[in-house]
Amino acid sequence: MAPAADLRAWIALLEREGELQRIAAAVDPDLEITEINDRVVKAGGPALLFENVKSSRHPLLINQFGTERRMCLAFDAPSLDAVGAKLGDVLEMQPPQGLVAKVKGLQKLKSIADSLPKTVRSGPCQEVVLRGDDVNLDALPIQTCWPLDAAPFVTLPAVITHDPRTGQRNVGMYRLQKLDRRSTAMHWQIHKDGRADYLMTDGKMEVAVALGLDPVTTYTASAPLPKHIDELMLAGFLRGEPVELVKGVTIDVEVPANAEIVLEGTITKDDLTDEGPFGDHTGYYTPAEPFPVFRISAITMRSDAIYPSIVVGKPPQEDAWLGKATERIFLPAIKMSVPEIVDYDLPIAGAFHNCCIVSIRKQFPGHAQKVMHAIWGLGLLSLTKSVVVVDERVNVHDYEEVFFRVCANVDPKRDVLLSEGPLDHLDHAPTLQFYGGKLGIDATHKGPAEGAREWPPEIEMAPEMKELVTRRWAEYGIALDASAGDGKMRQSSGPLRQLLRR
Ligand SMILES: Cc1cc2nc3c(=O)[nH]c(=O)nc-3n(C[C@H](O)[C@H](O)[C@H](O)COP(=O)(O)O)c2cc1C
Ligand SMILES: [Mn+2]
Repeated sequence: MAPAADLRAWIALLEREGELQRIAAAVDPDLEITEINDRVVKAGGPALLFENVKSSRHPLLINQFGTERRMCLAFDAPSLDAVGAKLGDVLEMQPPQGLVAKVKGLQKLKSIADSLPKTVRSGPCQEVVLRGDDVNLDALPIQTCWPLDAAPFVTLPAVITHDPRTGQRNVGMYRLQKLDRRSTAMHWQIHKDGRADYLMTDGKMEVAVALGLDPVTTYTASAPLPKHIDELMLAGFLRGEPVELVKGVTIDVEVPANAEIVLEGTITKDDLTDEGPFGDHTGYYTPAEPFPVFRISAITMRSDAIYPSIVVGKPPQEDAWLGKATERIFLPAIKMSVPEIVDYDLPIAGAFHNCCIVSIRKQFPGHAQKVMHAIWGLGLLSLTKSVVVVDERVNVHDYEEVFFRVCANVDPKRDVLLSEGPLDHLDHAPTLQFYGGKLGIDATHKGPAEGAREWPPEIEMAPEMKELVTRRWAEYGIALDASAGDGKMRQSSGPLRQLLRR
């Protein structure tokens, strides 16, 4: 098996797996879909295919990525770490020694070569071609997500541009605020590659927006790759099959042949509009701010095109799992630059930019501070507002344990680093937009060279005694499921907890 080849194959797969619900009732894209979806996302429910959206003949798909299981199904992988391992395997390629290693190396190189997108003559995304006055965004079931949103927003697009100097392609997920039948705003935040392409042009640039792709390609539009790497190549690599492209009908930009809908158009330097407010993934409304206008020259689509959407807002939302996919998939790449990193976690409640918990193999004084600065220097991770560093044996995904280490191991005067640097475009908290304070908390063990007294040993039961008690547990006749002896308080059964609360 391979990942689903297009949105339809993906929908069919979700349906077979009991992961999709069709909704026949008429629903309003103005707020109503958000409220329905919000309840389903928070209950860990299925993807939703709204077949009867008021004012549009197109069905709307939402919550396709809303659980870890669906995210794994999207990649056809047993876990998100397995997807990361596939990438890490290629990144860690060494000059092969011996024949077997050479053949394996060649296979890996071939898997990279086969990842390059490939141009084909025609594709289903151009079954219907609408140009000029026929271009009409009113036909699409574009959602108004939250009460104070300025307008309907296209929320799950793959925006394709080229660097005017090098011709290098970029694909990014940047929302589009509907302005009228034939234009939208283009929400290129200042740290993003699409914006860099735009700033580089001295006139008009051609832009394509693909909607309704296979799930892997949709994911890669949200992936924070270095600017010179084509997201479609990552998509081809992770799919095990190249992304097929067709020429646009009004622009010289190639578009994914398997898309449900494509918007073709142009963006002219200094043609700006007020974008927002928009209920954002920070959990707050982003205020209006000037962004470029995207003027649409053609809409092409499948004859019965399905429109994909997503709602961001107060975490957790569906995009949490796109973020978690990035966290897992990029871990091997991060370890390439900072090999002392064991693992990291970007808490969903921290909206990804606000907090990073990282565990390290600590080897020298100031090592935790070195890693904080490394995080603040790595791609889009550089926007991280606070970094918490723990020792390698701490499970970064266990927030109770991390909290324990922060409380137990930190002398705030010695172990808290206040720094400053670039912050996320959408962060409303700093005094200035884009720039402000950074917080580093060193919750590792400290040595004398870091000004600490002798660090005490951590309490651990002797392994022989643990084994003995596990072996004899039934004999004691204590009616508790504590036979595992992992030292963790049980959250659910929790008679001990209830006892403590009395
Ligand atoms: C649902 C969703 C919506 C997003 N909306 C925007 C957006 O409007 N503007 C933006 O700059 N980034 C947005 N992002 C984040 C970018 O897609 C992400 O940073 C990506 O790396 C951008 O591509 P680039 O690295 O090629 O610039 C969004 C991400 C998701 C998952
Ligand atoms: Mn990019």
